[in-house]
Amino acid sequence: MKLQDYLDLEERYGAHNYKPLDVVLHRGEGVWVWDVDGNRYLDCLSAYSAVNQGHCHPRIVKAMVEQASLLTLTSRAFRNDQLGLFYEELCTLTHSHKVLPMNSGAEAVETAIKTVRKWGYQVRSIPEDQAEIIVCQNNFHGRTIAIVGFSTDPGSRNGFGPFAPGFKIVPFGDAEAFEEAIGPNTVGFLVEPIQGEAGVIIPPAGYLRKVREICTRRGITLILDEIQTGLGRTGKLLAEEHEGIEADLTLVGKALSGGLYPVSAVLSNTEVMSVLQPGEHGSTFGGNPLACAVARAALKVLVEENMIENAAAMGSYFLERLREIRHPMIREIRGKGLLIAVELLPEAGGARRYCQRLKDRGLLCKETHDNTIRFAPPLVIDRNVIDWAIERIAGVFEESGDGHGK
Ligand code: IF1
Repeated sequence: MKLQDYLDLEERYGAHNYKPLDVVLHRGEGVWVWDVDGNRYLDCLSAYSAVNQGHCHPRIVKAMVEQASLLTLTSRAFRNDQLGLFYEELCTLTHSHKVLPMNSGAEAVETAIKTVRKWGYQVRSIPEDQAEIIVCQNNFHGRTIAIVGFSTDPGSRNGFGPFAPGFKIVPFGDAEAFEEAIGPNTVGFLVEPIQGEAGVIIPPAGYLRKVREICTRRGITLILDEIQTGLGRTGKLLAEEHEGIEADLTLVGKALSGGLYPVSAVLSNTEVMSVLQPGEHGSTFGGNPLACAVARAALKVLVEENMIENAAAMGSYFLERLREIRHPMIREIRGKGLLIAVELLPEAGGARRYCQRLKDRGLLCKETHDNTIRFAPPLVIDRNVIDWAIERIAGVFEESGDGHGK
């Protein structure tokens, strides 16, 4: 089949809920992917930070193949020999007391919302059906009805109402505004340590420490959505570590499986998670032996192969090199670890065209909203590959001239 044949099939049979670049990928290994014609690309998206460990990491693939030949799914009506070990290894690594395994990130977010609401009714004696959770403007926490109901992005929420009540929206990065929004029925604050989809928005230093102190003082659960920022992406195991705090609930997903399988989890202290009784929550695939075996291997390689430290070192290097590119159309270059964004001025004509040109030079990345290019390669990237990438990124800016969209 030719490239166009693949595009035609997707056009004919697929829902048009995405607008992907016209590259049809066939194989991935480490930081590289190859298309159906054998062209090689550097993956600078990592499937939105799900492939932190690099594509098809051999040790994770081995664990998956072995478990897939043994036992894949039993339902939680019975136990399996991977679940307890997964629990222990994940809780030990993240200093958590309890874990509830799910599949997608959105399911972990929904699980946290249900859990803290129930905690509010049982522990804080909030009146039934009155629990309130505070979230931030420009949040991204998934695509379920409850979650898009508190999105401030029209593209995510328009046309999908009616929505779930019980959410209040405050500006991101403003601890005072957060405290002012707290009411008698507030049970939780759900926030990303760095807003990924909003364009790698890093809050002011100290914001998360202030929010942690406010939540402790006011008896509110701090829920950190680390589904994108977690598991090494920002140069720490969890982004909360940059501020030296611990959330009450931490959500992880994506790279929890190294991109080989949908695995997510809600990490919690005992008090909050203990409000859930048998039969009150779950999912068919949540905590299945295949997911657990894959996640155990994904966490093992992340730590044993020093990917977290590498993300910190290579992130600094990538930022330093990017900042050497002087171009009138670059408004700001920002990032933490290997979660990096280059924001363009509106006059640049939109980030998408830069992503198209970068694709033509062998580098795959994704624009977020109109004017920001996100660079988030697998955490196994090295200096030589970064130099290779910088050459091409600089070349695209040079060819775009003084940036009047030419
Ligand atoms: C898509 C965005 C990123 C997330 C955070 C929860 C979830 C995500 C911080 C839900 C998922 C994915 C969803 C994916 C594209 C990607 C994305 F552009 F949508 F916003 F990364 F920024 N919390 N993000 O980033 O996890 O249910 O998807 O497993 O919807 O196209 P999920």
